[in-house]
Amino acid sequence: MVNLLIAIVLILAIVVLAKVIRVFELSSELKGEDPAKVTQSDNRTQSTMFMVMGLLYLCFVVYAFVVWGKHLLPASASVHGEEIDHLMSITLWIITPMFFLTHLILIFFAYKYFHRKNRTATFFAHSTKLEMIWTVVPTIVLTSLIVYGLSVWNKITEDEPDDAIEIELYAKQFDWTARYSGEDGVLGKSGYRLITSENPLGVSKEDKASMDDKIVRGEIHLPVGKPVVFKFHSRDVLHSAYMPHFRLQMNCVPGMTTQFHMVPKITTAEMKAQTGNPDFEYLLLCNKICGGAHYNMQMNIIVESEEAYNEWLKGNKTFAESMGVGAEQKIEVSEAVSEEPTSEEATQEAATSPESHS
Ligand SMILES: [Cu+2]
Repeated sequence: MVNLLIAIVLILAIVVLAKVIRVFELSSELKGEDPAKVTQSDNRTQSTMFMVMGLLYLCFVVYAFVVWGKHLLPASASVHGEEIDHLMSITLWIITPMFFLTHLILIFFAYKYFHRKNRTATFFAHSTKLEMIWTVVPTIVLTSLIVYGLSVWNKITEDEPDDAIEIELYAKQFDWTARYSGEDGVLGKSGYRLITSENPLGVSKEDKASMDDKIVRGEIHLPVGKPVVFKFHSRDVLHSAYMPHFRLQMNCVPGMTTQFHMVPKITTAEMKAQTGNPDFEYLLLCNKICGGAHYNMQMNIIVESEEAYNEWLKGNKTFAESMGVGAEQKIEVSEAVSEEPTSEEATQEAATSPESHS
């Protein structure tokens, strides 16, 4: 209802504006003036208004930096995040002065060179020197930024350390489920054909590596200072796992495993103290518009000491316990159950047999 009223008010405002313009046209016709003729005074007014609006806009940008700057993310809570912040700072330090410089020149020129009857513009066809400067300088600056960005990306996505804790993050409309690899450090195999209401992640009961896996909902815990590798899956549509405080984002693609590893370096309690916010929580959000309840697809992440983490993990049921499968019933992996293919395998598979799936 409120939206309808806003729409009506906007339409009426446009109608009023059109009518006012028409009144001005008719009144100048009555005065014997040609309403289509632009006078020097019109030009001066327009250029002055351009300058005022332009400067107001730049003041607003400064205001946004000063007043809303505090709403930016706090210091990176992961080790690799420092590199991303550094990349971001360098980019901002280059583009912000350029933004102000180019806009001030634009505003000044529009004001200074408004059309006057007896003045013509200088005819200026070409200058190789100028062309070189404004082609070569941005090319060098932008190429350097891209090369630096790529080197950071390559560095933070290189192979995870062997002792990294393996955690599966399973996305579906509209929540997250996590699966910890348990004591063996290996996630059991899974497949979508195995999904049932009791086994929503489709974890294989026939893979002995599945037995000690722990399926966790609501919140995930991470030990501070230890490498963790997330393996992302999606059951339905594209989702994107986004952990802003850790500067981590990775798409969750149906039928494919994506991954990202990181080392959390600030506990939740330390971050509460640093930000002065007793309610602070690290978040896992979905950053891909995936449907009606996308906005609420989130989960808290608790970073704590290794002891507290182990204690918490111990308190969660293993897959075997929750499914009522005895540990002695562990069977070797059957041929029929295979893991979801990696991106390369999926591409090859799609190329050779379009009907086959994991
Ligand atoms: Cu989503």
